[in-house]
Amino acid sequence: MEWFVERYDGSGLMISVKRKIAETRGIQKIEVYETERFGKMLVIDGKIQLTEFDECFYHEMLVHVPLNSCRKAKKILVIGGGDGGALREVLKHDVERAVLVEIDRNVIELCKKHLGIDGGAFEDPRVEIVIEDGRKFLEHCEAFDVIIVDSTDPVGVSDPLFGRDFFELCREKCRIFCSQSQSPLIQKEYFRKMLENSSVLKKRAVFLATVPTYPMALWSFILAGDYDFRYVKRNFKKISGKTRHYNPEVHFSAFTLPEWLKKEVENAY
Ligand code: SPD
Repeated sequence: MEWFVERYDGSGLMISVKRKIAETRGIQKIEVYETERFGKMLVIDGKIQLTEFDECFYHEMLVHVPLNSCRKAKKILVIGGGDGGALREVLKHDVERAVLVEIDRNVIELCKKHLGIDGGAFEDPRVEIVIEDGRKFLEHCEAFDVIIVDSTDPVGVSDPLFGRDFFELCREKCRIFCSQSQSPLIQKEYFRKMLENSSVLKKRAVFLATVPTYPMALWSFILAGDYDFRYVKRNFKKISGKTRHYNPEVHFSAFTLPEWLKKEVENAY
């Protein structure tokens, strides 16, 4: 048995793998593995992006928290997310149009061929795929009801998705914004950068989810804009039975932050 090891800040995670299914090297190194316990696993530039075992913990929170927090959302933009997991969750809602902007065509191609977690989302007539840098796309795109950012860590091609100017553009281009915002426990420079720069967004709030195969298993997200939790239960009824992880109780409790994190969020500007 071989081990895949991801190292971060004096710590790490080991996952036993049966074999490497595929690898591509372009603007990023993309690998798909078959693991012993967690199904298939996507790794980009050495960092675990998802396993079949727990990807729903992450994608359902990233998508249903914003989409259930508004009266209606018809036009959705997903930046990143070339594996199709976030798009799959978006399409569970009554949306008219979902645009996915992915900088690396190889992510989509490899995931379609070897992973298949999109569940047919890439073929859905409501979906448009754009291969472009998400930051640049925002400079010329239409406005959306909701923007969801499903990025890799803030290094390399994803770095522009964590800059203050990126959040300023998002503020102009949508009513509700949601992004993954890294671990609040480790690699703290990533989380702090995200907190500082996203402070330009309206009504910003941090929420948490357990994602066992991410660093320290605790992951954070940022929600901002005109979100309104009065719609959570009503919207959930329409997708009830279609989620494995998300429900309204999980939604509300995700915003309960421990004291150390509350202080950090309040002081970040
Ligand atoms: N360090 C891992 C960060 C992963 C966040 N994005 C995951 C993308 C899955 N769609």
